[in-house]
Amino acid sequence: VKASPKSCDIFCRIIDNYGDIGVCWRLARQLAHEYDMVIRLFVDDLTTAQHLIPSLDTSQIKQTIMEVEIVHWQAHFVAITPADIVIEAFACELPDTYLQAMTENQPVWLNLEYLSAEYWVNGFHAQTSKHPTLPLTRHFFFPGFNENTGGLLRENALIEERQHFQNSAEEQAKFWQKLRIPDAIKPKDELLKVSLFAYPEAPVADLLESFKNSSSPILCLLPGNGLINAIEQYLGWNVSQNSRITLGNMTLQHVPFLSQSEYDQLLWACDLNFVRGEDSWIRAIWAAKPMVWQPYQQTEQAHLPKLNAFLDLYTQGLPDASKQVVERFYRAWSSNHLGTDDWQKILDQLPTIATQSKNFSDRLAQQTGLASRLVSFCKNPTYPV
Ligand code: TRH
Repeated sequence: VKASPKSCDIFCRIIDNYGDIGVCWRLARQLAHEYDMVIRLFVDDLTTAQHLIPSLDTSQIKQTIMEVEIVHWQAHFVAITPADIVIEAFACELPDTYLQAMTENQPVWLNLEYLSAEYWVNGFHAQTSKHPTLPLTRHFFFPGFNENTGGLLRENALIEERQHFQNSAEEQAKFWQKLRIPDAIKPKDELLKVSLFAYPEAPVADLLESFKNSSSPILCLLPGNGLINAIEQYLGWNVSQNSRITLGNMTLQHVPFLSQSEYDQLLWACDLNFVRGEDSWIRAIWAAKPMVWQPYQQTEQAHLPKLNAFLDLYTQGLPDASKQVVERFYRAWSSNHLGTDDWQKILDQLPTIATQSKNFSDRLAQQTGLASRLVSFCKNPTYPV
């Protein structure tokens, strides 16, 4: 067993969207705050990273924010001494000079993989592979939903903070005031609040049409700009920052891209959350509210087994009627066409789905989180976690 690791280098290459940096930035902060580790986060694209780290100065090669040293990862990589743990996020390929330096101090080298609820993850988590030419071993660290995987990212105080927020009308009122949407404080039977974060290929027009014709009033909150084109095309409405429009029973409200902690609060405060990719997916689980997850679309429909594996977990134990409604809605949302009554059916089942989502979240929150498993693994990488 090794001594507790004191430092960690995280390498993050931003492929597209915000998930890669979203996960890395969250993990970096957690290891710094909760494990007192010295963290360097190497990021190749500071402009995209700035969405998630608003105070980031994109002209700086190095800067420290929230106890994390953020380093602009450029093509020419000057050799440095590697930290005790090296995290290569999502197989982003470490610089050659850095790999060479790793042969000297032999850190624990982890490849942090993408999250999936699929069964095969249990067998692949914590497997190793030897570097083809250098004396180095890489460990594959798979996040996941059970004890045989690397777990889910969750800050130690998160559930307590969420419970406090969800039990406090005052905190919620303050939050909506800050977003300049004071009427959102209304109870859900008067105004159902839905947050909508999805890939543009989602059937957004079908959904908004259903909201418009919904049997009760809906406030649909649209954080960020990813869906604006789809919405403008459908509604012919020019979406400007913080603007809103009411059509039938739907009020559509634009919200600027929020900080990660404000986005958490949005998820906590809404009655249903549409999320996507990886990090918002996990955050919606911790919100303990009904959710619709859209996986990142892959070629040859490779995202569909991922979707089904999650659905199996999320709907486990639900009465058949609700289970079918949830499954149908998820599959329709991810195959880009909603039926006319799909939304109304979800609405009818919402109380049951809400109880299910709360229990699902509570059950998962009883497991240890990813950061804790990662640190234990690094102390003893020869044994499964
Ligand atoms: O942006 P994404 O689609 O990221 C995806 C996934 O990670 C996917 O698996 C990967 O292959 C692809 O990137 C490259 O969705 P995700 O993972 O939910 O990341 C969004 C991040 O943005 C998350 O950390 C939450 C954060 N966020 C905010 O902080 N504020 C906001 O207002 C919103 C809407 C999101």
